[in-house]
Amino acid sequence: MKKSKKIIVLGGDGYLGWPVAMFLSKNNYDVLIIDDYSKRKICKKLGIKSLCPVKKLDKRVSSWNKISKNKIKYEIQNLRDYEKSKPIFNKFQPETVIHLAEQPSAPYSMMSYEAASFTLKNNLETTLNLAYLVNNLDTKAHIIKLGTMGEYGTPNIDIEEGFINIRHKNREDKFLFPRKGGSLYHTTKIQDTDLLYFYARAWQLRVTDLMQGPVYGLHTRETKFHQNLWTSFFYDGIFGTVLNRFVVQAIAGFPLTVYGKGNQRRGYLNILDTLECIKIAIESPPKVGELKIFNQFTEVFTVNELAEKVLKSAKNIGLKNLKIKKIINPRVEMEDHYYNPVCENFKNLGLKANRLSDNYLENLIEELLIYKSKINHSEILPNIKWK
Ligand code: USQ
Repeated sequence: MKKSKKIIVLGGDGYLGWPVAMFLSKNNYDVLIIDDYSKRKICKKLGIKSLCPVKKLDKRVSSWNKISKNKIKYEIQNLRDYEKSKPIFNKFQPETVIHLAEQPSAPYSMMSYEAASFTLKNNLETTLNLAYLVNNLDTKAHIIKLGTMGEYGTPNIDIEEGFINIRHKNREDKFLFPRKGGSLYHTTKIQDTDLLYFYARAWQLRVTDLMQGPVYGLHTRETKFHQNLWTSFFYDGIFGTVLNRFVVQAIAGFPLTVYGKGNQRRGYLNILDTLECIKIAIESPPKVGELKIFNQFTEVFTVNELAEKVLKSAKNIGLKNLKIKKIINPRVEMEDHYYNPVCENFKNLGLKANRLSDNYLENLIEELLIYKSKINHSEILPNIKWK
């Protein structure tokens, strides 16, 4: 039997981090989660709750370890505390580190000075510390950072996968694709990419940056094993991503909140594909000193298309009071724009995408229907404006 490979999942308590940790453990990786519960703390302060109850790491990990041959370990530790994080990394000697330990919400980053300052410090310091922590290791672990398609914004040219060749005054060079973040959160992700690109070159680190679009979905194969293993499902205007929000709004009989004209286009993916993409990225590491960038989404939709799809599926299973309402866009973003991002790397490495089908949406709505009475209507409307 092959020895299991050591992986640290930073932010392993999150919507994606926890399913990623279990998925890797199931795939014979030796997983250590590091998380400081900072998202739980923000949610508590703002009175936001996941629709389905979510256990803390002690319960989640002990439930997983009862059914899995590969045991997950965890540490509650803030990565911004470099001195305390160092012995954890040095003892575990990971071969790969997945970096999901960032404040992930665009609206939260625009909420107040305090929230902006936290987002900036948290996202940049964790990334800087990670570069130092990995550089200290004998293993010189492969860093996989969750970036975002939102780093590119919505330019009026095709979006390449990370890099672009530019010809200027008869000379040519390869640069990071120009970036234009749509929120402070997205801007910190741009800065993260710059930081890791620099350290990849300066210290010969191996880095993969996954430019991910908004994710939807509740279950993965592993979360279904036991109620203690479910991941979080947010539907509020801060942490809920648009499709997950629309599904809950349909269940609540609340008009689906399309922001502005609803022609905003983004590349979306199922939570199951996030897991597969991360596995593929682990198995195709970059060369020493290289930053590899993959665009990580499977299908492009407008917000209007998503709302129509949710409405159709909700109707199919007999839900009533279904409506779409265009509300004033709380964000500053283009509502009519060109959008043509390249997405070839994962396909070429064998990703079989899960398409957003009526059937998938119907099952998702049905799985969440039992929580209808838990929906807090006051969490649904967006209450953070960009301006
Ligand atoms: N939107 C609506 N109605 C809503 C919520 C959102 O019309 O009720 C619109 C937004 O204005 C936006 C689009 O839907 O045009 C996507 O919004 P979102 O909230 O699903 O996604 P976003 O805030 O961009 O952020 C999410 C994750 C973030 C990740 C990002 C990928 O929270 O961590 O990085 O998706 S991307 O959007 O490609 O940058």
